[in-house]
Amino acid sequence: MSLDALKEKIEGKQAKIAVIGLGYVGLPVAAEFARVGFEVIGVDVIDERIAKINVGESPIEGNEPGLEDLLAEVTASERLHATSDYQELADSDVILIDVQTPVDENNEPRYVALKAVLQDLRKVLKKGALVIVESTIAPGTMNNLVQPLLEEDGLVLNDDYYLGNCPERVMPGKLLHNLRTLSRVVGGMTPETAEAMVSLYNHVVEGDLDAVDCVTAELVKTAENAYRDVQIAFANEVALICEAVGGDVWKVRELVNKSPGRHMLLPGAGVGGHCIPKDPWLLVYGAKDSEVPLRVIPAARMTNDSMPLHMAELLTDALAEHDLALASARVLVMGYAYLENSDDTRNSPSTDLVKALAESGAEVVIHDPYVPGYQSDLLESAKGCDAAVVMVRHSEYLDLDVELLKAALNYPVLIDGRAVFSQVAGQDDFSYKAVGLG
Ligand code: SAJ
Repeated sequence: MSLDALKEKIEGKQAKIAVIGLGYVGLPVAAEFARVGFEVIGVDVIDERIAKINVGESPIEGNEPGLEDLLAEVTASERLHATSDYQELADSDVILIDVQTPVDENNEPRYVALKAVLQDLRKVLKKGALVIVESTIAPGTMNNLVQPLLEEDGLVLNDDYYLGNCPERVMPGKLLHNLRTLSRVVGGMTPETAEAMVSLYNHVVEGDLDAVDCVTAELVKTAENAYRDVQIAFANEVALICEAVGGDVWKVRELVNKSPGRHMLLPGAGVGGHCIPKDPWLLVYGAKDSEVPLRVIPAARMTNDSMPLHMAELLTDALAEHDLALASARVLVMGYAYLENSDDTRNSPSTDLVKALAESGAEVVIHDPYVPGYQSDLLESAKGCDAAVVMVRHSEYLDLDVELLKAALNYPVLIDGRAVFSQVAGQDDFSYKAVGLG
């Protein structure tokens, strides 16, 4: 089928769509295209996830407004069907790939899932089909990995198949909202392919659809998250300086941001989540074979990754005020999710802190109102603990009477990574240490 014919099928919603990878990105994407009237096949490797989806239940943790109802609707109308069988993709006109692209211990992507998908897909790909990678990938991956893998058995780009990448901008808790409203960068291996992709996303995206080449799409997605990581690292470094020279980073930030064009972000106990800790390394990886002296982006990652350990340093100093050693302390860690009012623990800074405390010999009690397994009564959990360390700005903590927390603890040792209890700063009855307060 020619690209023009495919574009017409897409515009008429006659194109058969497949989505490979039914996680927190792929599942809402599949449901959205089914909602607007496309016939969608979802492919995954996890059988229980497939089974849940086919009975209209969402396998995604956390509160995703509208997703459960939408899934029930599109599976009941049989516009969305999930499977693990790639043979069911043999008649698909458009195939979206939404698999995870983590980095390894050397901060490099292995693309294990992406490679497996491409190797299976090329065996069943219909002539004239459009393949779109939505996963976040390093600049150059479309040219250096995706196209070569798809063509290993002789397929020819822009003859046997068309290819592009369109990174997603979802966020846990706002999956459907972001998919529908945020603009998207639409990378095509040819301008005509990008145009066909725009006609596809026009059905579900209200935001801008900016047609570009594939490298630009790869660069935009990884750079937008590296940008945020560097901004956070700057705020964290200013916070550390404030601690050293007797400043208050929150006052400094407020006044810095009064200066035109300044938007200093929030310092804190670290940077977690599914994108920000990873995407800067993907951006850097894209330039790995060049002579580019990569300094700022890796340094920002080091700074942000050091913040949980900084929390342990603040704790050690505060315990020493009571002649307590970390190794013999019992410590309450408040917050295990990576983000306030979320149950998502992916790459959570708290996991790094808990590991460091345990390695120091401390006994650790974890509390988190959102994370299963840690939803105990906070004040009960505090009893018998020598100190509390606040890692996440959950609303429950903001609403807490800090005097009750102090009364429950053995000692009034309170370490604050998210400016939750700053009202007690300077009070003699607390050994209060906080990120950014000197
Ligand atoms: N964080 C700080 N200081 C800040 C902002 C965040 O320490 O000023 C920490 C958070 O505590 C968290 C981590 O960084 O541990 C990430 O927070 P985030 O607000 O960036 O939330 P994410 O990880 O869900 O980021 C997503 C990203 N969206 C996509 O990749 C599509 C990111 O690009 C968005 O900017 C962000 O949502 C958003 O602003 O909603």
